[in-house]
Amino acid sequence: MIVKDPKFEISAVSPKQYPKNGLPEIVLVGKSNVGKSSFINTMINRKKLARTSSTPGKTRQINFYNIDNSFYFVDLPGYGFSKMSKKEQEQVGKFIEEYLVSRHEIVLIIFLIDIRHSPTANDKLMYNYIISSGLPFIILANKADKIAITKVDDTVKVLQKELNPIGDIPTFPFSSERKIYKDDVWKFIDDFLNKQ
Ligand SMILES: Nc1nc2c(ncn2[C@@H]2O[C@H](COP(=O)(O)OP(=O)(O)OP(=O)(O)O)[C@@H](O)[C@H]2O)c(=O)[nH]1
Ligand SMILES: [Mg+2]
Repeated sequence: MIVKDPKFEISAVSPKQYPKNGLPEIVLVGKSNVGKSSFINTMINRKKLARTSSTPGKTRQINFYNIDNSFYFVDLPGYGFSKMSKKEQEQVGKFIEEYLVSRHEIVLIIFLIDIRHSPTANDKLMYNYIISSGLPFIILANKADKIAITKVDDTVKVLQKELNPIGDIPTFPFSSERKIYKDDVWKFIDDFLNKQ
């Protein structure tokens, strides 16, 4: 897809603020700091449309990015950021759950994990939650630039096996630094949206 005019639309903290135009939503899920907001910027070739930070816990609300009026990328806060106050963690958890449970517009979940580490306990909880939701999803092993390029494919296979031993969930490497992986993910998204 060639994205022409992506727009930030709204930061929502409650369902009544979600967009009402019925466009399909592709949602980014993963632990704090794994690169969800950066993923959106990379895919749409914008440096700063989605706010990113080297400090975990940057995204605290549900941000909707309208991609050429054809779908939304929905950027969720990350989980597992222990420096957030307990109250804030609970509130963020509530935003995430409320959105994932109630939002019929979700067509695809993009689940990001860090290519350098085994999935965390929270990643496994989230994986099981997504499976039980029955929503289509893909796994991205992000920050692939942090390991040798020759090790990427094998590492992705190992991580996929750990989360998804049956091997039925499409799993790709990704990197917002090393942009070579972007085309395969766009191809998946384009094909996926065309089948809707
Ligand atoms: N090396 C490398 N760094 C990355 C990559 N993607 C994101 N980062 C960096 O990781 C940090 C966190 O990125 P964000 O995109 O803000 O992460 P997030 O998942 O949105 O984090 P929260 O909003 O806290 O949930 C930033 O310093 C990014 O520059 C990547 O592919 N490679
Ligand atoms: Mg973010």
